[in-house]
Amino acid sequence: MKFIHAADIHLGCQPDRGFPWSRERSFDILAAFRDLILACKKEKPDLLLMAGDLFHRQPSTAELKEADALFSQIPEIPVVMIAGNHDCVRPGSSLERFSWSPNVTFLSGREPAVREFPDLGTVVHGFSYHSREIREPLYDSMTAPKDGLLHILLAHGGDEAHIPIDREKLAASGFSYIALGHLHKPELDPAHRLAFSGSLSPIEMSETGSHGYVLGELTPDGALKLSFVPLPSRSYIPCRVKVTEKTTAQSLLKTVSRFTEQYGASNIYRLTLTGKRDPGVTFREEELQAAGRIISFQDDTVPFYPVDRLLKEHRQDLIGEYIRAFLKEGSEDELEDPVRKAAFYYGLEALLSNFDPETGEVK
Ligand SMILES: [Mn+2]
Repeated sequence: MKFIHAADIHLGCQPDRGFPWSRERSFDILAAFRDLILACKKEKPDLLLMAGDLFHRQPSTAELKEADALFSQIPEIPVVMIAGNHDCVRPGSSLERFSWSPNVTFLSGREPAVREFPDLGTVVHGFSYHSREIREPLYDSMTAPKDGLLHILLAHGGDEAHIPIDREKLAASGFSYIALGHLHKPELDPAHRLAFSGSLSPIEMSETGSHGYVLGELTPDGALKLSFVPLPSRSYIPCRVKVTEKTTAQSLLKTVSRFTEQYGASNIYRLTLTGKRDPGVTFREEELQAAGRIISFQDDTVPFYPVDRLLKEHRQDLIGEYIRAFLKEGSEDELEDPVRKAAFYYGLEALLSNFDPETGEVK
């Protein structure tokens, strides 16, 4: 029995709000859903398991129709799904009333329910969220009957406010496979017979790395094979650049441009600068946007000062005394505490810019 397991598509989400490429990103999410349906056409799994948060928020009837239209393109593949915390079933909502295509089973109740597939010798268990949070570890006490059939649990959660899970208990529950949603980082854990498929495509900048779905196979005796299939989607990529005292705003722009060209102009970058910069140079996020889609910018650089030389030149004055007060051994490596480090450079900069070489005094 072959299955595809996906979760957390978050249709209707608009990532990177406020950035010029944000609108495109909402199309990316729909494109990933289309790619999943294409993968089903190609792989022809016996089941498509959807482990919650198909929608980012309460879906409108139009959004429900759009999702259902995609499922209806694979009429021969049964789809079983549950609602997660984001698309939890509200009384009287469009989601509660919607009637899905014949191949789709929505386990919409708050109590565990099953859908049996006699041809596949398989039973899928699951229930839906009816509130944004469920703090009870409801899955830990669920067990699969020992009836010779394959039992799959469709589940959503895994953190404190969303059905915390105990992997050992799940592993001992008798389920042949537990298809999890909610955590957006994919993780296969065949030893505990479970997997988080992760979000189908990344929906915010913390979701770096590959995204996609789980392709799995269960033999009638319960042997489980799992693999992760990444989808070609736009990624969030960390870009760390180490500057030197020779780096200028222009040369940095070139370096970052080369990086974004190499890793793809359509991807989105989280830029962090480290190293020592010329004290007279500032790196501005607005200027670096010309290098590509920079969603975050962190400047951890410190100004470069030739401390050895300064100590020699200013042996007799306030500047030398100031440096010695911070650096007992005369090395910047002593500045471990970031606040102390920042204080040292701010102070040094202020002293140097007010130093009068004529008189050897600080004005
Ligand atoms: Mn969720």
